[in-house]
Amino acid sequence: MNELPKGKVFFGGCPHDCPDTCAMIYEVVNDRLVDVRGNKSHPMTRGGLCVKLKDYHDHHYNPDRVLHPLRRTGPKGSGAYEQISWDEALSEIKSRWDDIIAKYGSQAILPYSYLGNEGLVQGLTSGDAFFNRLGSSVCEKTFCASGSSTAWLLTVGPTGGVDPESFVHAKYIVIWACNSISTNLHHWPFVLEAQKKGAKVVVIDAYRSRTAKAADWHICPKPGTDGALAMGIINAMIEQDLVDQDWVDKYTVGFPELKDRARDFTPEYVERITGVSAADISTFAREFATAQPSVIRMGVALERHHGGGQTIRAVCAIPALAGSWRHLGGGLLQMPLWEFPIHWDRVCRPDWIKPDTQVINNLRLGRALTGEMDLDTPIMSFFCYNTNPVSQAPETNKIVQGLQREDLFTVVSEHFVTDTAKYADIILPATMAGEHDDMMFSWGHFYFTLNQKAIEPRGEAISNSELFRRLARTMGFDGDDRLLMSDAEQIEHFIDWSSPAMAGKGMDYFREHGYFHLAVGTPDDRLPHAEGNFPTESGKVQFLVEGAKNFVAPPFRHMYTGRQSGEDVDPLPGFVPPRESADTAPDLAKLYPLNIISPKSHGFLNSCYANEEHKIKGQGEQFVMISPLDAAARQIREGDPVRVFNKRGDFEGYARVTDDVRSGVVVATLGYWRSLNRSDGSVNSISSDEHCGLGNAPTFSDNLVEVVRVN
Ligand SMILES: Nc1nc2c(c(=O)[nH]1)N[C@H]1C(S)=C(S)[C@@H](COP(=O)(O)OP(=O)(O)OC[C@H]3O[C@@H](n4cnc5c(=O)[nH]c(N)nc54)[C@H](O)[C@@H]3O)O[C@H]1N2
Ligand SMILES: Nc1nc2c(c(=O)[nH]1)N[C@H]1C(S)=C(S)[C@@H](COP(=O)(O)OP(=O)(O)OC[C@H]3O[C@@H](n4cnc5c(=O)[nH]c(N)nc54)[C@H](O)[C@@H]3O)O[C@H]1N2
Ligand code: SF4
Ligand SMILES: [Mo]
Repeated sequence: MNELPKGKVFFGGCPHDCPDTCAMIYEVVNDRLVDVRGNKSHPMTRGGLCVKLKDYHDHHYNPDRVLHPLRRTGPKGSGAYEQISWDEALSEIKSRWDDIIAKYGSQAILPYSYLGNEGLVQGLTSGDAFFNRLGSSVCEKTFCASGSSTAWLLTVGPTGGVDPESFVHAKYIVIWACNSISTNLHHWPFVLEAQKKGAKVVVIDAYRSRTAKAADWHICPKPGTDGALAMGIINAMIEQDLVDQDWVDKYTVGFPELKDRARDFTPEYVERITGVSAADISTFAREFATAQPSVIRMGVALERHHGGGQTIRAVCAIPALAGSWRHLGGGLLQMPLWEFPIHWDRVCRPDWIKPDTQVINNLRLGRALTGEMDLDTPIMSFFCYNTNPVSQAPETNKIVQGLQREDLFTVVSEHFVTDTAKYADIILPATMAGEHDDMMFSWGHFYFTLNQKAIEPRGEAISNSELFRRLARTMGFDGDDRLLMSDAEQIEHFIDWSSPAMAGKGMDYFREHGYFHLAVGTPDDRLPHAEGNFPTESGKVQFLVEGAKNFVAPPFRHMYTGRQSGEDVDPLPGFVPPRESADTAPDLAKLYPLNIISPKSHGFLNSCYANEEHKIKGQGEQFVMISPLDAAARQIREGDPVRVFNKRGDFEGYARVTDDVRSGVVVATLGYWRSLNRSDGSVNSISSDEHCGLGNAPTFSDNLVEVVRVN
């Protein structure tokens, strides 16, 4: 360890759903967590945490934390609770579940989780084995990166792509629909280092984000039109004879067919769809192909419209055509997650899922709870942990309506009484990262990071893993070793320690060093696909995929059910227009003419920290960015309170009149709690629960709204 400690120090790993997965140092004095800082020796963390986590130790001591099991005493949503014991909480859960199972069957119980905690032991999948053993409904969890992953697996297979640290070697860096300075902060220094050495940094974003402002060139397509832009770039590369034909011939499948598909996407045609000039499209194609190594960092936001998956397939074709993979630092970065040697089947136990178990997608929670979804077994109990759907999932008015059902038995495990937890019958207190053990994988770099328990949990809080051990015993599954494994046993059992990626390392190594860069090449020599070697069926980049069906990739679905089914997939990448736009839904656009995007807030981590006054102060209250033209047409001035609405709902915020957004687009960032906003609403009051074409991903960037001034 590189710090001179005042107290006792432990290794930490940031628990959040953030690509940076920072390596942290916990410092403890007199059993109190007094400091949490970035680990200086870690090549990406470099000693710094982001603005969200800079006082993470204090977060553990927030006076609003839920510290004991609570039972509801007032109407649902009132927030009135009494403290009960763990024994009472568990026996109430058992008796309510026993009744529900007797009457409706075990599938009437819906587990619901996401990446509030990202760890291997405490994260997304920490309850899967328990719920599969219980025989509950299966929740398909496609909040994030599922559309991108389906497209990625179809095109290049489960490769981690370019090491984010290898970006220092690039000469042309494209950050596409990713606001790195807010959402991937620890990648930014590598981009800047390359820039200092002469690289050009291009940001493709639907508005002038912080990152777009810091780029050499901001390309600003209309939201949801990136598929057309990518096809236009492909067209321009082919027409300008910029294709690395030798690489394409050796290592890709379907170039003639792609060429045919791209023919119609002339720069002029694409300009009309995207709002990006034909000249810019040509310039980009030329620069990307010739300034090698060229690399694209794809943001999750690329998937967030109806044509998201197809867009990502098209973007994946660009570095292949340019021959970028030949060069150190050239190619694509999506998620390094694919390289982590994890036995997901041991984590989740999909073999315990009974055939024909009903699967409910987490974006359709409102439909499932209100009975709008055609289900074989109605949902009578909702068990929620690691997620806050009333803030984060689409069509939240419908979710609230469902959660108000008197006959629904709701249990929420949480740190705070969130907008979701306040509808629970039972709230269970959960630990924060300093209070439990875990091992963090990452979707933004190649390091496994150890998180050590530094302090005893506050109050009666327990970790998710302990929660599911207690529930297993309560439900009579105590004969099952897997369900009762300790955290240390789980880490041993879940990681494939014999994989070459672990290079013979074991827990001793982690206890000494805290983190480990997978042995998949170093940032200075990783050239995964210079000579093809893509983990696809053909071993090549697959522009053309025949006979494929839509599927949800692991770790979002496949491993839960083993089933991969769905609609036919277009054999080629292409442009699928947004569902809600003036072109595709002209009648709707007459009522709701503005396209809203709802990216991440700089100062919150999804909805975490959005209940802390000093964090809201730093981030600013819910705002709505609108162009001067659109504002003037609505008599809206800077700072005016405004209402944003469509047929699904509404929310209020304060107008920011700015050239950073183009006319026709408004931006309101995500994470604000509806209960703390001006009106009882948030950006997800207006978002749609329709899926993107691939991977059942969300369509948060594909929503039309109107904005009016309120008094
Ligand atoms: N500060 C902060 N960091 C976070 C998070 C957070 O809540 N706050 N959340 C974490 C999570 S869960 C995730 S998934 C990542 C996501 O990280 P990002 O992928 O960066 O996600 P966003 O900020 O939602 O969107 C990135 C950019 O895409 C743009 N965008 C939206 N729609 C379109 C479009 O159709 N076309 C184009 N070209 N651009 C578009 C937005 O304007 C935004 O600037 O961030 C993680 N890091
Ligand atoms: N409009 C719009 N909506 C979006 C997005 C968008 O861009 N626009 N982005 C989507 C994306 S990318 C994502 S990833 C989702 C994220 O959505 P969520 O995963 O729901 O994100 P959070 O708001 O962080 O909620 C996590 C909750 O888990 C709790 N928690 C944290 N750690 C633990 C723990 O160890 N145990 C338990 N029991 N609870 C814990 C936290 O207190 C918090 O309330 O949101 C999606 N929603
Ligand atoms: S939220 Fe992201 S950037 Fe901030 S400390 Fe955690 S991993 Fe690092
Ligand atoms: Mo996410």
